[in-house]
Amino acid sequence: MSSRTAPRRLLVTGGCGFIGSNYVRERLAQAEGTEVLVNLDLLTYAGNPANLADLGNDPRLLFVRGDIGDRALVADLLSRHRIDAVVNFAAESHVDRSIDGPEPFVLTNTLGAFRLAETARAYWNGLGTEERAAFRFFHVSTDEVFGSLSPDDPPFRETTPYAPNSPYAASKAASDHFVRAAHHTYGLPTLISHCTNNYGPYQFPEKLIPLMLLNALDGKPLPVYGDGTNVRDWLHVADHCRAIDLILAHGTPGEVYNIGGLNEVRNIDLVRELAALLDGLRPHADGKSYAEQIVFVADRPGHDRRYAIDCAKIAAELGWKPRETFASGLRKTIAWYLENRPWTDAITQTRYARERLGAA
Ligand code: NAD
Ligand code: TDX
Repeated sequence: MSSRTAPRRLLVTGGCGFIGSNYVRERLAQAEGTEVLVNLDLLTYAGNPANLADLGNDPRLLFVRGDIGDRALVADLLSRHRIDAVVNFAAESHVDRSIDGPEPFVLTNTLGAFRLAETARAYWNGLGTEERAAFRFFHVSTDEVFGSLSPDDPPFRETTPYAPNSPYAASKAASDHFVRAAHHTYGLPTLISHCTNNYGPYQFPEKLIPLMLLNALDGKPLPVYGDGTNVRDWLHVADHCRAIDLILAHGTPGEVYNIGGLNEVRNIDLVRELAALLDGLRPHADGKSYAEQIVFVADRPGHDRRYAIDCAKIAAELGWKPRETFASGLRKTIAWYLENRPWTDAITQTRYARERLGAA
């Protein structure tokens, strides 16, 4: 592991989203190391300033509403705050929405990320020798760029060929290629990570775990796509954020790192487990199990069968492994949602949520 000084002046994009807000909180909670953290977020339907409300008084945190593709804005932020690392979380992140309408995914995930990298490159070009060497452009990608695994296939490695299947995955894959090219062609010190399905606090309730939790509590159906045997690997967001910081501090520019939770679970088993945990924590007055709310619905078009990540590289090179087991992480996550109903209520009462989530 290198002993370079970790970045201290960060531009974090998408910091009002699920993973970004967890990252901002973890990063600022570190006793030392962060002088400035500029959070650039467009506040799409998924961006929620309430995710960071508890950090409002931290003088190191600056929020700017804007688009990662806005070159003038990004250039100004980079130079004004003497940024030494960009961490790009900003994205359209929901696969179902990419199937309904792919264009916003191309605009933000591909064109936006490309422009962000280009603007960072122009800024980096103008830095002095030491600053150029220390600068990092971290691009948060996904395991979905590798496509779909059969039950007996080995997990995705960093060298697995790309085979994106959804418009979302295709838009992320394209941005990965541009980031890779920025390193290969121009020497921009880039880092790319591929992680599996994150879960934890502040996740927008269109994604599987919070959607099922809130539907269960509201007495609504729990819609399992297809036969429910699709497999996802679940990574607690705190473990993901820790991995990002390790890569940022000690990763090798131009390299790619896989991050996985080592928790492969079939969707139907996950939803049954969640129902059983809720039966214990919030039993229905009539004694019925939440599992009775499970319904099998039409499958997602092009639904990837299985994701799994081989994270031997980050374990060997940076000493990272997930700390959270799925049992402990799921319990904590359920507890967080039960304790934070005002946060979820504020989302489910928006017009967006009424349309998409079927909220009353
Ligand atoms: P999210 O949808 O919760 O948050 C995305 C954030 O980006 C929001 O705050 C939104 O307002 C902001 N944003 C969107 N377009 C923007 C733009 N053009 N300019 C600036 N800000 C913009 O997403 P998430 O789940 O936190 O995912 C974060 C990143 O991690 C994404 O790049 C996603 O592809 C990747 N990822 C997520 C998961 C997961 O399980 N959630 C897994 C693998 C990879
Ligand atoms: O209502 C549902 N019913 C259901 O069965 C929903 C919303 C999902 N599912 C299934 C589809 C998937 O097999 O659950 C699984 C997880 O679905 P999502 O939460 O939509 O996540 P996924 O499609 O796997 O993608 C996620 O992980 C990779 C993130 O949304 C992406 O941003 C990330 O890159």
